[in-house]
Amino acid sequence: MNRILKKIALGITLGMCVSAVAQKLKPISQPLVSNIYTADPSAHVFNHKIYIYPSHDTATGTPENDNGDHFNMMDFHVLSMDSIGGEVTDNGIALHIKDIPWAGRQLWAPDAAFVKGTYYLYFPVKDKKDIFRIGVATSKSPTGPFVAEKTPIKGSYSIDPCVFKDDDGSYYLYFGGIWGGQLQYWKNNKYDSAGKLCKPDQLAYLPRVAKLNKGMKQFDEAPKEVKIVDKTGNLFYEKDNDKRFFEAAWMYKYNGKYYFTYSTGDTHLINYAIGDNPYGPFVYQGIILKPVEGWTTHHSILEIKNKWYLFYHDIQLSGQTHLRNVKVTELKYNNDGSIQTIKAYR
Ligand code: FUB
Repeated sequence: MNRILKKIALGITLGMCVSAVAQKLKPISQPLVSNIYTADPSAHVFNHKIYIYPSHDTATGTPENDNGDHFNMMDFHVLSMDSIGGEVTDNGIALHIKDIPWAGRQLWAPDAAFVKGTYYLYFPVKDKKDIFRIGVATSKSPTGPFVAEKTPIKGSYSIDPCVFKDDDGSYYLYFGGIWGGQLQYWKNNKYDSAGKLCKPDQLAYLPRVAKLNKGMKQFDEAPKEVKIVDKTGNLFYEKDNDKRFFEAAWMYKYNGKYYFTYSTGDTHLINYAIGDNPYGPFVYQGIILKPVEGWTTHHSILEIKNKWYLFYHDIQLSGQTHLRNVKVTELKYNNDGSIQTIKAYR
């Protein structure tokens, strides 16, 4: 993460926290578990039960730096519950970094899919050359243990995989994240160690998507850029950092439209853009979630029994950026399909 921008962002975050305390604002929801720190919740319903695939934040003592080295996660735990508001179970270690043959360090935000009796866990981790790649692991149980493939997905890079199933049965993997997520090093799917973050007047970096093949363990095509545009069809510039993509892609469908949702990183928003097909372009619509306490914001959106929910995180339990806790709250639509913006504190 860029130090200067981070300081500015930290000021904004702290300002938000202070004002939340001064005005006695209360969180609209409580941490789902408190025995471990969790973040980046990817929620799914598999066989009528809710499963959350989060990052497992850990205090490893790694010093904080611009690349987010302090987000030094070592394993994944899967959370499960029968219903929203019901008891949440931490199902223990589902996959440990020591069991991923190609992994170096930092297990970041995962996602999961269930296809023909097998559960697939998609995860970013730095390889032994310190380059983020996306791996896949499988299990016959939604809670693991998962067995990792011996190599990352060929042609994968950067962070924050989100797996999306379209109505025709095709699966797509969305991914990418700038700054510590290394997307700035990838041009035309090739690594360029000289890659730089965009200057304010440059077009912002775009997330990526690739269709998965039938085996669910490899791409079926080279990753493509996902265009997020304004209502006149123009791409966003880096200076539009309250609208441009930063990380945390999450795709879903609502009323036949494709909703591409994402974090703006240094401006701490979860935004959404709507398109007519899985590849986009996606037209920016607005804000789903205002800044939460903490630097990062990362979410998933899921329909459960005809209601929609936003899974997200903040730092209510620890007060520390890298020790987060996942939460859930209801998400509501207007009649035109727009989303009612959520404030996490009232
Ligand atoms: O949890 C590590 C990273 O922080 C995730 O990959 C990002 O989305 C951010 O939440």
